[in-house]
Amino acid sequence: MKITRCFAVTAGAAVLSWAFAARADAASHAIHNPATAAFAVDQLQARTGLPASEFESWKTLYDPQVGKSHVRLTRSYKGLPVTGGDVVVHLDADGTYLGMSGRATRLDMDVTPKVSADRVVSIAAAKLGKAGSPTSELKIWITEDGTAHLAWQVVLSDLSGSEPYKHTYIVDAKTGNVVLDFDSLETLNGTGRGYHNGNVTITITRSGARYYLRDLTARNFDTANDLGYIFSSTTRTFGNGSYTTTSTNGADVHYGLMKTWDYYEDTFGRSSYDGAGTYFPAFVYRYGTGYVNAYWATGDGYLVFGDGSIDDGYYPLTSLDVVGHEFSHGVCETSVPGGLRYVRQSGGINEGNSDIFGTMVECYAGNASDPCDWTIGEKVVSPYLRNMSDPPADGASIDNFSDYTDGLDVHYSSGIVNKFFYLLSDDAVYGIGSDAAAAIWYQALTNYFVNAETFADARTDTLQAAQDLYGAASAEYSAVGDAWDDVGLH
Ligand SMILES: [Ca+2]
Ligand SMILES: [Ca+2]
Ligand SMILES: [Zn+2]
Repeated sequence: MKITRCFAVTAGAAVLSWAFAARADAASHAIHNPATAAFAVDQLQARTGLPASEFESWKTLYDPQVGKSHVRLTRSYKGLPVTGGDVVVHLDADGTYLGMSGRATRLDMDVTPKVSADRVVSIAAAKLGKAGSPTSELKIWITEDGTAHLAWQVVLSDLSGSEPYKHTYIVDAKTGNVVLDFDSLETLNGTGRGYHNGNVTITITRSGARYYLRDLTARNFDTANDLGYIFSSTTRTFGNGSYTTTSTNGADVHYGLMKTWDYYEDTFGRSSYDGAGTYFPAFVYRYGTGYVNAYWATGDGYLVFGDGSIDDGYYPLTSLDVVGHEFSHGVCETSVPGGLRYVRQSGGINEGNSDIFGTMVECYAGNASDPCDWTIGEKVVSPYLRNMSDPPADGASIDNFSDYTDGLDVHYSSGIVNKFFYLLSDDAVYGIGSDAAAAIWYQALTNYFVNAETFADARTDTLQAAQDLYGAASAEYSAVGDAWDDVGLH
């Protein structure tokens, strides 16, 4: 290595030769050079009066673009780590001192705590309302304004349950006052390798060394297995594209719920199922359970998705339209007292409501692996569970009120609503497009529908909703009447 230059600093001369030797073949990667760090510490002591003995080299970065070195130093005091006491000393290409970043707080304190570790753990646990597995560490804590505290850092965490948490408290060890507290879980992007949705970006949470299917920043839900454990991974990737891997199905549900949440929030300003941002969990059956169902737990605010039964031709019930369908039962339940009563006509309207928004979510997602269509569950079973454009094609659903009887299963009488919505959106003569149709339906659901809604009520209410949004003289208003006419409701 070629030493380009040596220079002396003060009497005693800390020599910087090694810094430039290192620089001679430096890339932009970090280097660690004791001589550079020693020079930086001397500079720090000379300029701030802080004792060099409190500082230790952590990492030195040479930036060849601008020809500067940045020497990072950590600090300790009487054997305790000083958090927030880190300093960066900046040097130019010649090794000349340029400046420093950090807080030059002078420390002069007794480091014997007056409040015990046990006591601060109980103070923190009382504030959080739970303790989990507590840890505590005595340290010096420097705040943003440079104030130093002898403090206990208490971490309360439980990462094993259905609602993992990790919360940090900084408690002054002299007074017992909480200096600061913060949630230590971190939200970031991960990759879902789904079966239905392909490779997708999902929002996950890191806590410690593990990542979780939790989405708590812009949204508020998590995805767990049927034992209640939130899916977790040592990497940011969940699933492997195979439906026999349960985390694959978890990734599909997690992604589907992200898109469902965003559809309602972007389209209607509705946050979570109830419009109040309320947290909910989703549970995904372990593969091999053979559970061919998915549901919204009415009154309890959670979702369940079955793994299907391949012997019977059912793949996991975790596709976008199914996720959007189940979530929309929660929307319905919190829009109408008791929801749309799940029997007879109101039950068919309830199911139709979920098929409408399940399809809207599928279209909103724009996922290449699951194109937007008028069928429900086409990814789950061949050819589909239901067909909104032609309900009777499934062999059981109806598409005209003249075929309705009170004993008909709500998943079959929903065909009246499904066909109505399909025609309102896409009829070649009067169709207004699915976005306008969904706006009218949502307006009716949230403002006019009642618990014992009938199909005739729904006609009246959707006309009123169209009038609210577009006026009684609008094409949208007359299209609503035309579409109901075409399913036998005049
Ligand atoms: Ca599709
Ligand atoms: Ca579909
Ligand atoms: Zn349903």
